[in-house]
Amino acid sequence: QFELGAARPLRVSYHFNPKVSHYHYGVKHPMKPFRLMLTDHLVSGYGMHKVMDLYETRAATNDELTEFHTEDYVHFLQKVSPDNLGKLPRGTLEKFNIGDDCPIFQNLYDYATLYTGASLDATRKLINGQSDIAINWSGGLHHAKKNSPSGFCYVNDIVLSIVNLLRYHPRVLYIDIDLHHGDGVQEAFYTTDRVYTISFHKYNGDFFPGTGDIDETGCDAGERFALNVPLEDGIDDDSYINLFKSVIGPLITAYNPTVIIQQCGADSLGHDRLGCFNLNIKAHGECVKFVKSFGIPMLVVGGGGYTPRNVSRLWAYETGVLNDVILPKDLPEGLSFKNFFGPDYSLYPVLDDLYENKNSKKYLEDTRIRCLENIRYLQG
Ligand code: ZLS
Ligand code: CA
Ligand code: ZN
Repeated sequence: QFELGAARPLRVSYHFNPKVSHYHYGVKHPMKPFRLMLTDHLVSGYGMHKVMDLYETRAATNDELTEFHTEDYVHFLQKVSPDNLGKLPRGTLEKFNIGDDCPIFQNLYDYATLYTGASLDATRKLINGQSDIAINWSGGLHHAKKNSPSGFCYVNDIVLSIVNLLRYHPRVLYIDIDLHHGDGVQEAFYTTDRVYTISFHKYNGDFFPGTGDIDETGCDAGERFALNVPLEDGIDDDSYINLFKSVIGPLITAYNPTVIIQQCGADSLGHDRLGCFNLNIKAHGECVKFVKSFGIPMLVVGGGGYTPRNVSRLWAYETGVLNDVILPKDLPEGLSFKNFFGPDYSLYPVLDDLYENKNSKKYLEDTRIRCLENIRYLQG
């Protein structure tokens, strides 16, 4: 019990099932669930497990998945395996967009239901008020569609979480700082004003998934309730943070969400295997800190991130940010997999030295103005 008027400590919950890090997309595939184990080792090595409520999460059920996905697709995911791939009716793999990006690997359904179960458990803690901030680094698979996987994502745990939040929350804000456009989430809520989606991403019409131009802003009742911030290669810390804060600040004030989901894809960092931005860990984390500062309940999920050592550094750092703890640069003593973090063995390596910033001052300013025009509409 706390005195009236006294600040209540923030309740942060951490939702993870170590099993989720043992699945493999295939040897050459850039998505490595193992990065989740590295993250968990850093988080606990820094003592963060002691300050949060920890939950070992369960798998989502078939019925939970069909709250968004079709029965047909969920049934396919449940039954398909590398051993029976050849025996499927002709056209099935094409119908469900199975290929190099979204391969069929061993126990795929268990993987998808585990990362989704963690997001749903986190959502439940926010709904019943037991958490102010709930974290699931294994979630954030923002591309999955109603009837097919896309871009390494099989089940859209974010859409399913939002569907649940909407039972109790009038207005949900979705913020996506993954390098890629959050197309699956945008599409699912494109025609409603009860979910506002915003994504910052690399865009040139060609880069995966190809959508997310600045003129995609929602339709029907959802008109002006989606926003896209297309960016060029090499964006640096200051440009990104300035743009992020100057758009998200007015957006939160105007939309007044009752809950926020932030997707923290780590492929927007510099030195990412698939990436082309120039962000350092502290800059990415500054975007999380800024959203947290509004004091609105938050679900925080992972997403992309293809240089495992930096993915785990980032998400450990952001776990600190969400708990108001600044993690020291020196890695914890006795850390497993310490060799991954050489030669610097620092939590904050320099990541902004690879690309030239192709986002001119004028481009960034024009983009900011166009975003603010869309947001101004919300105030009537
Ligand atoms: O947002 O660009 C594409 C699609 C292709 C090119 C790649 N080939 C294999 C398929 C057709 C047009 N796909 C992207 C998907 C990016 C998904 C990002 C997910 C997220 O971060 C959220 C979790 C893409 N980029 C790079 C690759 N695919 C890719 C790179 C290397 C490989 C190995 C495995 C497979 C084939 C060789 C692959 C894909
Ligand atoms: Ca994004
Ligand atoms: Zn991505």
